[in-house]
Amino acid sequence: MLRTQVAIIGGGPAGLLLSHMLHLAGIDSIVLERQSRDHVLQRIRAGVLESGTIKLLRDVGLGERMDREGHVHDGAWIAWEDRPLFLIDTRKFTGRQMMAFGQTAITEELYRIRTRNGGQVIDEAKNVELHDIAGDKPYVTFAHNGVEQRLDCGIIAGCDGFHGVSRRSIPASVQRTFERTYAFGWLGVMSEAAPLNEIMYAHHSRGFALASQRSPTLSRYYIQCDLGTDVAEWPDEKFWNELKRRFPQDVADRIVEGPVIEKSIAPLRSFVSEPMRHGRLFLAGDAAHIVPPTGAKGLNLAVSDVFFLHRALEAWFKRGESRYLDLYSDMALRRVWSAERISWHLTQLLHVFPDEDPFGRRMHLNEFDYLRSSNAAQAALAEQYVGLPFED
Ligand code: FAS
Ligand code: PHB
Repeated sequence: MLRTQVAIIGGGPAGLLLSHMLHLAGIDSIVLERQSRDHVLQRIRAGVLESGTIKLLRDVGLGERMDREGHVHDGAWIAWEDRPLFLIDTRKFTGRQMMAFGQTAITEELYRIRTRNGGQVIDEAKNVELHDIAGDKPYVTFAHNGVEQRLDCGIIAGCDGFHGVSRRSIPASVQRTFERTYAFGWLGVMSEAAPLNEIMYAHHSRGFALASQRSPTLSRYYIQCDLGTDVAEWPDEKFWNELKRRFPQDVADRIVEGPVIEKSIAPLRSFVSEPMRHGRLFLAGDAAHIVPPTGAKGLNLAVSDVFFLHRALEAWFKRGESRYLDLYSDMALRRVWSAERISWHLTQLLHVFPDEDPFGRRMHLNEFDYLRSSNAAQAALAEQYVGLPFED
């Protein structure tokens, strides 16, 4: 039998960051990850960090590569068809900036620092099951290299994403779920070519598009696509042509078409499961919530959940104080719902909804024109886009 203070289910950014931050607090954890390390590190996910995430990564010793390879931004641009370019100017209205730095690189850094610090991350842990989460002696069973194992612990952190086992271990009688699905997805491309200098969203009658980046030689682009689209329908040349049609000509002329090294379709979903705690089980990250990527909030929410949870666990294990544990779910959910709302709002504003009538399209156009004309509206959007503060 294995024993630890905190059993962490899932070795994505939430699980690995929690394990690292608990280590810094002198609290022992073991991470159980279903996939191989290579599989986890091959995922292409988030790319833009809120100011709170940037600060936290620096504070916990994970800022060196981010500051070396990341690209700081004063906000993000919106290219609206037949309108001048508009900057969500987070620096002007909040004094804070964003950072373009890929989730994959963050996960690589987390694996590196956990290995350096002797962290226990068990890859390819199969058939994970949670037990006695409502009691005071929870434990986890799993299979590793064909051997059934048991991990006794004080706390279980469910960091196993949307399709994980943790959320499903909470009795339906105490669970409330909220969901909105969208009639389109994002076709994403990673290209070995210099990106635009800016992070730029585009609203066009043909559909939404986004130009982003991972490094000075790696570009990340997305176009809105119909649900059920097959990637095979989008050869590179067709993608590049459509992407450029959705940006103003002077922007499209700056887009460099490089070799495409990854192409995939991500569905868009808004989802929240309440509460984020049941007994000794605490959910963090995508295990508890999903946001459409329009607001670049998914990874950043995982970070703020982990900040709240690590603070609660440190108070409990080190000082026997349960206040932050008892407050965890409500506190995390306040920030989750703020991110859900702004992500939903930006998705509504920037995408073309197939069933929208001409009145609805005029509403969106007027909202964008109002945003461009109002400092108050721009300040409100900027503070939400750069990331609301973490509650004390
Ligand atoms: P993750 O899903 O990253 O990690 C969960 C881990 O748990 C995985 O490694 C999984 O293998 C493991 N696991 C699952 N079930 C398990 C089990 N039963 N036992 C053990 N381990 C188990 N966010 C943005 O901000 N911008 C984006 O552009 C963006 N694009 C995305 C594209 C896709 C296709 C997806 C799915 C998400 C995207 N996101 C984006 C959101 C994404 O970045 C998440 O917010 C982020 O990965 C959250 O991290 P975790 O909560 O650690 O969950
Ligand atoms: C990305 O770089 O992948 C990215 C940037 C901004 C978003 C979503 C994704 O809103």
